[in-house]
Amino acid sequence: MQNLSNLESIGFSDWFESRVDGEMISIHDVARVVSVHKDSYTVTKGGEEIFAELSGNLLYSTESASDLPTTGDWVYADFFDDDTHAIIYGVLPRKTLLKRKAAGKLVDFQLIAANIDVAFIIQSLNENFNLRRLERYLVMVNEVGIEPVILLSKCDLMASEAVDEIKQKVIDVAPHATVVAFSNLDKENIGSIIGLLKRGYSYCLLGSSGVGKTTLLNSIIGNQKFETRTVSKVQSKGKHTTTSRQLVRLESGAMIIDTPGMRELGSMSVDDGLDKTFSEIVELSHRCKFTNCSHINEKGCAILAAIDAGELTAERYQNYLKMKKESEFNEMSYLEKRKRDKVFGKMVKEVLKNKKR
Ligand SMILES: Nc1nc2c(ncn2[C@@H]2O[C@H](COP(=O)(O)OP(=O)(O)OP(=O)(O)O)[C@@H](O)[C@H]2O)c(=O)[nH]1
Ligand SMILES: [Mg+2]
Ligand SMILES: [Zn+2]
Repeated sequence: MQNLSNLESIGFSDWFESRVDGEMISIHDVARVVSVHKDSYTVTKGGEEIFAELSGNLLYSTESASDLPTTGDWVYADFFDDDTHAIIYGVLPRKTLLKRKAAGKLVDFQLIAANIDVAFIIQSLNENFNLRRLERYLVMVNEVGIEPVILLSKCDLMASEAVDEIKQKVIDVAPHATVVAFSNLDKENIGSIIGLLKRGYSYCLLGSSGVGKTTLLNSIIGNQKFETRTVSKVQSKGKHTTTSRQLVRLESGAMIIDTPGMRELGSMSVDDGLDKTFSEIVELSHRCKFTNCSHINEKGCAILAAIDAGELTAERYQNYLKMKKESEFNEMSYLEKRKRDKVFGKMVKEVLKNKKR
């Protein structure tokens, strides 16, 4: 049987070991998914990256896209021909899972990455900076239990006083997160970001297109391995430079996933993420005079009082309400769809039954 402690250097921990399926582990190895391609994967057991495919059984027994492996997943696999290719038989339970709504569709999801410990949420100080968008990223990351770290990029394009001012605003909306302003052009800045990376931990880079995610990854690894946006591409608006996801192993023993810039962050419902991101609003709501306070015009509403007193900005509160509504809507449409799918499933079964007769 495989010695699982060999996997610690690529992020395996007690959390996963205690969730290993006894039967699966007695016949298969455990490996980590490095990248996902159209019909194949690459996986690693700590050494080389190995070509892998899904077993027919896994492929055909899968009911939803969330059951298939994604970048960062731990999988059960068999290895052949001197570890040059592998077949994947199953996915281990996930510690965290980042997903987003598939573009255009109401309730379908695209998996972004699994088993990420820390998300670097990047906004560029000069053009992309937006507190409300930052709150959206925080909700998405908090919802799935990933620790957020906020990086403000391109600080070389601004006076340091202006940088400090923005940084303070960020600290105000995310008092528990680490906040770092940096420039990809400054070696010292990059050094301090490298200093945040812990051995055996998995990180991801999140943020809008063009904020400098891939440039940061290249700065961290110390060469221009991955493609970044060039001046000529700046015109082709709406095009993402990074289109694939890959788990990159760093010298420090940390792992990092670059992601394409995301426009839609929707999730099914983000109650926990909202409560964590806007904890002071939840806290305030407990202090309203009426327990059924709608926080719109009631006397003795602690939220309205805090806005009046300048302790809570109206913009932040409105953003909270907006996301709460969206979350409720997504939850509802998800339940609706499940109901429809069930009815449809029944119909199909009926038809098949009648055919047999
Ligand atoms: N002035 C300045 N420019 C930067 C900095 N970091 C990145 N850039 C530039 O910003 C542009 C976009 O950088 P990318 O790294 O490709 O952005 P990205 O976030 O990976 O974008 P997508 O892959 O499309 O999501 C490039 O032209 C970079 O040279 C920085 O710290 N300062
Ligand atoms: Mg990129
Ligand atoms: Zn109230």
